[in-house]
Amino acid sequence: MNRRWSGTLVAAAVLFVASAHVGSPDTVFEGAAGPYRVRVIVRPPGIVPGLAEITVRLLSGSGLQSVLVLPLRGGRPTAEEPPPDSAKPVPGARDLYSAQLWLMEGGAYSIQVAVRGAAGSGRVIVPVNSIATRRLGFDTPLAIALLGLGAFLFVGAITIVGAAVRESVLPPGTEPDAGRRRRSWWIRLLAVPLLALALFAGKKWWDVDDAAHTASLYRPLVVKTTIASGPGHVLTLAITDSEWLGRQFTPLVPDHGKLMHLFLVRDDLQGFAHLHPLMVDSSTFRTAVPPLPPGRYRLYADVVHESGFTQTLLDSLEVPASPDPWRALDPDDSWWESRQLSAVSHQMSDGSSQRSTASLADGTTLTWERDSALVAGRDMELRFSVRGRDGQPGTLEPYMGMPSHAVITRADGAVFVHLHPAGTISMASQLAFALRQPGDTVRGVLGSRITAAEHATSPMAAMVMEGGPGTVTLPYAFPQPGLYRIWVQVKVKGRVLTGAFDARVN
Ligand SMILES: [Cu+2]
Repeated sequence: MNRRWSGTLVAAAVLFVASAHVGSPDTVFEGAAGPYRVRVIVRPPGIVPGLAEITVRLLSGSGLQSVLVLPLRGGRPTAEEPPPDSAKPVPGARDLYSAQLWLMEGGAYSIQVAVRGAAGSGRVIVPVNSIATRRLGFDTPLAIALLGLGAFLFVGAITIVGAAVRESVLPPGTEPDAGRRRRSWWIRLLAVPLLALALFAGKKWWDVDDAAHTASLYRPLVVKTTIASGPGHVLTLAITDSEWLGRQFTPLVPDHGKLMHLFLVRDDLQGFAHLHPLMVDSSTFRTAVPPLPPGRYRLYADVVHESGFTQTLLDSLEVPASPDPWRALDPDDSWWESRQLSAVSHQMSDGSSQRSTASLADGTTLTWERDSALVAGRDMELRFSVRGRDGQPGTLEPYMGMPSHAVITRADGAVFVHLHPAGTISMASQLAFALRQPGDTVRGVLGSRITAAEHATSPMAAMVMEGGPGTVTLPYAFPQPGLYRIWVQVKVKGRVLTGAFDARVN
């Protein structure tokens, strides 16, 4: 492996991004499919084409008779589409169904999940990205075994050639004469370089294929971010990627009303901001940085394309101390710093039932009700309850159309995910599939329909109040063990409140 390739591979390994999230490749969706409440998890293969795993868990309702799943490139089936697959009950698990799905091309897919049972039938669309994110390596024992087998085949082939020349045309039992033996030696000597040449060509083919795969590995659009040191601390994010500038992507569409959700997370997790930059031109965004504690920050910017494809653009930057008062450019911008709040709960014992409470800026408390230990790979519900100063359940107002927004990051930054009560999916991506029509060939047409639909839907209609008043539930499956921080944002009395929680995942 030459240096260029090893460099690329290291970069790919370090930046294990998975589309709209970082290091959290699974898509989790929770919502109503007709009379049933379901949690759908799609585990992408990480290669294209590849086989995705899908599980459908029935959360409420009973008497399911069939669960059909179908991956579609567009929003609705066309004549060429194969029939849907039937998800089978998972042995030993109640109300859990699973199936495998081929994702043949790269890009955005909608997984159509149709459930039918005694109570009726329902359907949900789960948008997923089909992208190549990994390159499988050889482990040493496998490499040694394959090398051994290859050497055996090489020697075997030479032996066969020699034997064929020496005695293949002789009647059984006849000894080959000296001339045949000599010829057999010469042919074997000739066969060695020929076979070696074939091996060499094979290696070349392998390398070309490998390079093509490595080049096709997903990486988010390249961006450049700067903070102007003048008044107001303006952050400018420019998409400098040639594929974006060359219009190889569909335009961006707003996701819960914003073209971009930009998050700043200080390296030591002591500062956090959730901002919505304004688009200055087709590749430049601008926002005012809140008075965050200065330091090195990781930047994550979530965007959704008209195709339904979602991405998280990545960068890291130095945020200087801000002497000026902050004037937010977007009313939904919010930020948090650790000393602003008295308690970041540090209850990390592995007890089966525990609570951690964060007191928020206006005296409201946010309590994480944990009823089980956190285990990587297991899907669960993060449940938070909001109480006012008086101890009564708080009244949650929709914050950008949703009861709550949450960001989960592993302390080392290897995992970043932006989460809602509906899971890790992007609402705009789901809308892009639901509203797509066969005639949508002009860029921007579908996008304007999505914008209109986002304005039209009553925010409260999208509210999922499963756990009762003042409670938000967020479905998630932690991808890897480690130390995590969770920021949960709710809106109470017109004010966006942010609480932070720590968690150890085993
Ligand atoms: Cu959000």
